[in-house]
Amino acid sequence: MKIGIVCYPTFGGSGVLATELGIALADKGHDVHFITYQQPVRLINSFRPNIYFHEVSVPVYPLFDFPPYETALASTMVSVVNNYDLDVLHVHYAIPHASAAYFAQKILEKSHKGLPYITTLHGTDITLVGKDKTYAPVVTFSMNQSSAITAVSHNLKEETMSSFDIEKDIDVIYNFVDVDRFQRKDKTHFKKMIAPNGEKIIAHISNFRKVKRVDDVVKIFEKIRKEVPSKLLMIGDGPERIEAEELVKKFCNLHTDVRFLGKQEQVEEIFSVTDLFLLPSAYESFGLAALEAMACGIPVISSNAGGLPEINTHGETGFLSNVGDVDEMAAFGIDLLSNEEKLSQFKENAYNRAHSFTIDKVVPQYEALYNRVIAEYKNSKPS
Ligand code: GMT
Repeated sequence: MKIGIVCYPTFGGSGVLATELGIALADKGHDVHFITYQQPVRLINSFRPNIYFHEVSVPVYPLFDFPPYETALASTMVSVVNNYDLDVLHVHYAIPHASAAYFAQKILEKSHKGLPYITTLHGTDITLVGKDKTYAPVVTFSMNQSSAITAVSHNLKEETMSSFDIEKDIDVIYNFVDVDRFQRKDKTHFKKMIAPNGEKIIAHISNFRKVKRVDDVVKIFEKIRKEVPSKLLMIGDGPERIEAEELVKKFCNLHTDVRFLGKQEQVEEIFSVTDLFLLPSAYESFGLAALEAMACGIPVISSNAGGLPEINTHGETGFLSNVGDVDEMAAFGIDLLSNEEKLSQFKENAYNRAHSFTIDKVVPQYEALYNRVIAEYKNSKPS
């Protein structure tokens, strides 16, 4: 198949998932065309002859206070479909990708080159941004016009059904992890650098937005560290980073045990030395970072919000607490990190659980969906 993938090319979970999906599809022999405003981060160093990258550029003009990205994106989709005869467009994150795809589809139908498009919902496109009245009518319409809508968890499906007037069924296709990449490797030298006295290593990865509650990460760590010698690695960057750094400074001597590493590409290297992953978010449609950590045998202490209970099993692969309950999350962390036998059992459980979300289990579901919508679209086309 010839598949066009539209996504945000940055470190965000939706872009990561879309890129990993494209790579996996290319490895199965499909031609994959990424249509984005810059090369997706996970595509760097992943050259394959059947992966194409088409950059969407938005010309600047003094009249434009707000450069019309959506128009440029729709036009680029039209050119790519025309030049490469794509069979299907798959857009990740509804805004503004679904409406741009709809627009491209209508233009292409004029010259009998129309094709179906699939919208995959990832979370904030529905739970935060999409619900906003400024966007809701366009988001609702362009979702309903999609040949298929998918959501990355049952929770996100329910959220979408309850917040929008959706006229078709939503397919739930879980996110997946590349277990060849996300596996524990021997990084003893790295572990010694971070934790020279055998301290436990705790990690958090996110885009440091409000929804991630990074201040809770620091508060949980502060409590754990009082009981268990440990180090905290904070990976990623975003608007809440400075406040989290200030909070670290406020706690006495905490700064010696916390490192803010910024955005990192080779997170699996860090996961190779990590004992516990923290994700206390106010909402997570899925929590891809937690799944990648689990694939490296790391138990997760998370909130019980959104789709997290669909991935992290309480008392088995980690623990789940109510949003903001830092005391309970810290108590779970102390219990786990101070009991070696329990910790290694949880590590094994996390590893096994992550292996139910692998490429070979999930990617065929997308392929089946592509085949279905291509056939349905062909049958529905006016002759
Ligand atoms: O908030 C993020 O982590 C970024 C955001 C995105 O769209 O890039 O992530 C969302 O999609 C990920 C991939 O499906 C999910 O794993 C995240 O849980 C989801 N984030 C939220 O729902 C807050």
